[in-house]
Amino acid sequence: MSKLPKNFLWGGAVAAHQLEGGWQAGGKGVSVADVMTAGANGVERKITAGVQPGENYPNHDAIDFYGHYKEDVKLFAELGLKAFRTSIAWTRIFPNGDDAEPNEEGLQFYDDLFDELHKYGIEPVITLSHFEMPYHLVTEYGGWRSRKVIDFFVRFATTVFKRYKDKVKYWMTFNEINNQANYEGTFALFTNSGIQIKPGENAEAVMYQAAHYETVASALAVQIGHQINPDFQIGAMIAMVPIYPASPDPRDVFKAERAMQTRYWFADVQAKGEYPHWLRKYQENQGFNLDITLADMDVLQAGKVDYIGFSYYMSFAVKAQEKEPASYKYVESRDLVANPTLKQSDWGWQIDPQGLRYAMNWFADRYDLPLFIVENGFGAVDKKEADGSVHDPYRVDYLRQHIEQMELAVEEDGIDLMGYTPWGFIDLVSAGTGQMSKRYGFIYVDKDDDGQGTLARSKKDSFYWYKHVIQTNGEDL
Ligand code: P53
Repeated sequence: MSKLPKNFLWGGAVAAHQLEGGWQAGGKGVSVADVMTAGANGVERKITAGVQPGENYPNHDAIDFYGHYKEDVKLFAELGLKAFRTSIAWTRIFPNGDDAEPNEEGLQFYDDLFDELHKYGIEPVITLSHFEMPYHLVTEYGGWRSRKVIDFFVRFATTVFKRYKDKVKYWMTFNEINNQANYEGTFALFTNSGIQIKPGENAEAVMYQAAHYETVASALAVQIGHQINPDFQIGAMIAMVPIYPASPDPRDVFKAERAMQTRYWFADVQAKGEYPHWLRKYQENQGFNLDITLADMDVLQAGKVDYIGFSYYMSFAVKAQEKEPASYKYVESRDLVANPTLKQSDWGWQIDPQGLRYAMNWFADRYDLPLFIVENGFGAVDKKEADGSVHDPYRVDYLRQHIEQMELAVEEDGIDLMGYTPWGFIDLVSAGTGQMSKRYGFIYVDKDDDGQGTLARSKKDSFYWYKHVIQTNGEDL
């Protein structure tokens, strides 16, 4: 009995800015990740005005994958990976974002990396924009507030599609494009869209405008990519956090429905090529004056994604307010409540393996497209023993329970699943906190939150476990 298809893409996922380092190497420009300081558990990262002396910017050096990629890829091959998901740092290719010509040294780096992967039969899976847009586009254009950024993104996408058309088949456009549904706070709008809200601005309207330009840019990239190589598979990438009603009270149920609509309309636009009716009405009722043209609608329709890539870490629950407005507007920073049936990680992420099966069914019913789980994992503090080993049964438990649910969704529910690439399978810099100590890896990297360490790589217990999972195609967990 084989549960998963033979060509199932067992892999691992990372993002350029979280592991490469080399922030100024090979002509690279400054990205939004380069102006974010280290935070801590419960302490937000600061966004500074450019790179300031005396601050700790963990992404500048990260784990120096830029300098170690050959030995690292060798380890990935030993782990048995069939796929490696990373991103192309936009600033290695277009250091300022609006440059007329690409930077050859940056292009060559990814040529070398992809060659190295293919040497071991590892398929690259590439995100175009993963929280690392050029900082120059922020200071000169206000980030994705500006329609001009569509052209810069399309230039970047076209350049790398052409360059790597015979080396990369699987692509995604914008990482977790829907994080910014939480437009309050500074993190999501800055990492998704290079936007910092100015006094007097309506953050929600700004978000809807930026996200619109991004979906248009994504649809253009999908069209262009398919022209360059019809075999390309170009996906969306959605941060899937299912939102349950806190009770069977119909008001809570409708609140959860509105919350799901608010977090996932991005996928509607990318997969169906059109806006859901509720959202256009809501935008109109709110009086947002958005630049959404009829020509844009044609672009969206002509650039639908081939698959739904998504991350899955946790689920949320919502409760209706005492008095809801007619819109039942969902405000993520206000409306969430703890789910008493679930345990949390040390970072307060509610652990919900069954929610993965729920999410897969939800996506499949809604879009009828293949799915690709491109992130899943457990951030935890690890203890390295004197002999160099790391015993991390908590990580194995988390992953085992999620893979079980993933396999049920395939076997019992008939879901078409392309692959599974657990997040941060080599320790790297946390996106949310900038910590090294929030570790996801099967491969330990010797570096601490202050940037100290030898950068030596070693195998945790989970390394041997995941290797066996891949070897048995998920039969023996
Ligand atoms: P960190 C929030 C909620 C779900 C996923 O996150 C998220 C975030 C942002 O923090 O991000 C994704 O490092 C993202 C990765 C990130 C990973 O999840 O905060 O695509 O870049 O590292 C884990 O623990």
